[in-house]
Amino acid sequence: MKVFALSIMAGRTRKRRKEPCAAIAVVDMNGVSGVARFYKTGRNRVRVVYGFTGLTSGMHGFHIHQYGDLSEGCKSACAHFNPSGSTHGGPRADSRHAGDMGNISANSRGEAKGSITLRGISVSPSSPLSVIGRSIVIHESRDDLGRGKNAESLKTGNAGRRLACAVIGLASP
Ligand SMILES: [Cu+2]
Ligand SMILES: [Zn+2]
Repeated sequence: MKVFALSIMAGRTRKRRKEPCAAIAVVDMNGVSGVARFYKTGRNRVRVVYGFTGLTSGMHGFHIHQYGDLSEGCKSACAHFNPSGSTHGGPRADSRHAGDMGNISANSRGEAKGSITLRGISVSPSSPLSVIGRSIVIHESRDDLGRGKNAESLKTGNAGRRLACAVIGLASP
C-alpha cells in the first residue's frame, strides 16, 4: 500500500514538472522592464512567456530581431529575424518572419503579460533557427501584422520606434 501511494506521488511530480526555461531576455531600458522566457515545446517550436511593466497602455509590436548587437541601442539589432526570407506577418500567419511575435497588450497600469507559441525558431544554440544571441524588441506602436497595405507593413508591420530591447541568452537551469 505504501509503495502504491509513493508511486502515485512520483507520477504526479513528473507530470507537474515544467520543461526548463532554455533562454531568457531581461529588459531594462527607457523605463520598460521585464523578462521573456523561451521554452522548447517541440521541433522548432518555442513558447515565449513574458511580463513587462512601464509601457503605455495599448498594443506594442514585439519581435525577435536578427542580432544581439545593442551597441547603438536597439537600432543595431537590425531587422526582424528572418532566416526564410519571407515577408512580415503575424505570429500565426503562413508568410511571416520567424521572429514575428505579433503584439503585446499593456493594460492601464502599463503591464503586459502573456505567452505565445512560435514556429520556425529554436532555442538550441547550434540550430540555424536559434534565437540565442539575438534580441527581442518592444516597439512604440501596434504591429499591423503585414496587413497595412503598404511596403513598410510587409517589412516591419509599421510598429514604429524601438522602445526597449534585450539580448536573448542562455537561461541558468
Ligand atoms: Cu521589431
Ligand atoms: Zn517581421
